[in-house]
Amino acid sequence: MKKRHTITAALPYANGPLHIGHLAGAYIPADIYSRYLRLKGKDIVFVCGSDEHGAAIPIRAKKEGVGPQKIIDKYHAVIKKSFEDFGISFDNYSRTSSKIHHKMASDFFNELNEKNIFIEKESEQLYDLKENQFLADRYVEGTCPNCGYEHAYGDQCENCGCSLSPTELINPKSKLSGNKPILKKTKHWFLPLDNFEGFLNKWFLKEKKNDWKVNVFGQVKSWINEGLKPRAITRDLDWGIPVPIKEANGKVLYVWFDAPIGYISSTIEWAEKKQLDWKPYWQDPNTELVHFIGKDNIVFHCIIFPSILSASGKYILPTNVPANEFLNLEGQKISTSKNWAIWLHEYMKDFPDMQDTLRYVLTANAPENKDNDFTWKDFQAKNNNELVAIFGNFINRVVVLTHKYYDGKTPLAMALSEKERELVDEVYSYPKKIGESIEKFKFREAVSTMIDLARLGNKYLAEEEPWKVIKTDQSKKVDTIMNISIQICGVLSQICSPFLPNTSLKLTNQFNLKNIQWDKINKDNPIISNEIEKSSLIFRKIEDEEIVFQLEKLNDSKR
Ligand code: B3M
Ligand code: ZN
Repeated sequence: MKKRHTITAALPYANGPLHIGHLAGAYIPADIYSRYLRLKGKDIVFVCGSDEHGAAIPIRAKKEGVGPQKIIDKYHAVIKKSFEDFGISFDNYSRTSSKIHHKMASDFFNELNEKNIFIEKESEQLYDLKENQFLADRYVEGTCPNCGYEHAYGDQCENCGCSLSPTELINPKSKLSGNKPILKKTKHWFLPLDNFEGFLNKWFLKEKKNDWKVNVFGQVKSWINEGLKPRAITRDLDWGIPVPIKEANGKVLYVWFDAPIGYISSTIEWAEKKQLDWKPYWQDPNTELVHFIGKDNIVFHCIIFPSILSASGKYILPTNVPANEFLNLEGQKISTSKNWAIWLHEYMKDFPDMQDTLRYVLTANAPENKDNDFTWKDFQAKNNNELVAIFGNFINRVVVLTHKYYDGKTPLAMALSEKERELVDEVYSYPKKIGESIEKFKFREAVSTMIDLARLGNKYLAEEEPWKVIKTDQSKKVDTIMNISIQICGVLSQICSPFLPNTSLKLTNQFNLKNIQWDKINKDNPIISNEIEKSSLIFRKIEDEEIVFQLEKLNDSKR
């Protein structure tokens, strides 16, 4: 592991609220990873911010009948608040309309322009005669020449993930007027990705990437092998960061040129607040850079942004890009336009103080290697059968028994038997096991290992039956059983922290424990609490009515 870690999560477009697909794709895994590294005492920065440029914004503005500025102000606030309420532990949440970001993006453009990295070229681009506007990106839809998907955008097909130019679309149609666009000449600045094939071959194909996820590696490899084309990084639009040179008057930077630079701007903003130097986080080779994204963002993070960074020459390149696949909802694709989604701010209203349940379900069911489905029934089952019946139940039994037999004070263990020693060894091996899964970005495996420890605790109690032993002349044995059980609760209180931070806090309070550095959790340093509070249950059961209500709400609100 490197010395320092820069962790980024995809910048959400400030054109709508957050839904569970966003959480499962990028934010929960990024948050687990960041929390874990903090618990290891690592020097990390975890950044994000709102993506406020690109066609996504004016398109939404038109729909709501207001200007783009209103839209970004509104949704930036909504998104930021949802993240805070939900407890995603960003060190900084910025926005790409900030001054510092405009400066950073313009400086990048100027630097690369002065190095003659770009090609300036006049070409024919799609134009909507009725709207008097060039059509790029989300302003135009058509059939993907790569996979045949009929709703590919002008810059990308969200079905196969490939990057496109508007003129490559088959049967393009304006999203503004529905008309067939004409071709009109205009000048743009292009990033000649073909010139970066040598770099990508070396950095990506040779030096990497056996430790990358197969879905990410395979896709990037096939794009590089198929041959890359120059991509325009400027646009004829009136919303975006102005291209900072005179000849480009009236043009703006392509949103995917400026947005990833937003990670750097957000880091700078954070460093300024903390009075730190931001540069090591982006320029010191001893820093690990990890981008958490959804699969539709792979081409931008694995091909285009690394090419831009390498052209500058001063920056480190991503160590890993653990992109997730998509999460569906009740068997259908999550869709903002069809209002087929579970919105985070609504979840928080209906299930206040149940952030950890959603974190748990979305992690246990994460679309890590393939698309996955979220269903309300499964949400209820995972909560009731795993969090409540396994984890919560174990904690509750230990708390109740310790109060019953020892008035809430931990008894001392007697000399351990061979079997007990093995059990204790096993209990303290969990942090390492879970850490290894997290470091490989296998969050499903990690969270299921966490539950296994609670299972182990339940099994131990069921086998030892302290409630029977206490009534025999061997009753002293119960001291040891409860002492070990309390240690299991202690280890659980620590290892659940990256996944279930609120639960961890409740448990450490209830057991009067401190947070222990992840690597220092071992049997020579037993996690024993002297006094355990009675307090209420850590998880609550979800009733059938609540699920029926959610399903009705979802179906009724579908457009
Ligand atoms: N704004 C999110 C999306 O494609 C996009 C990510 C930018 S990350 C630099 O939905
Ligand atoms: Zn496609």
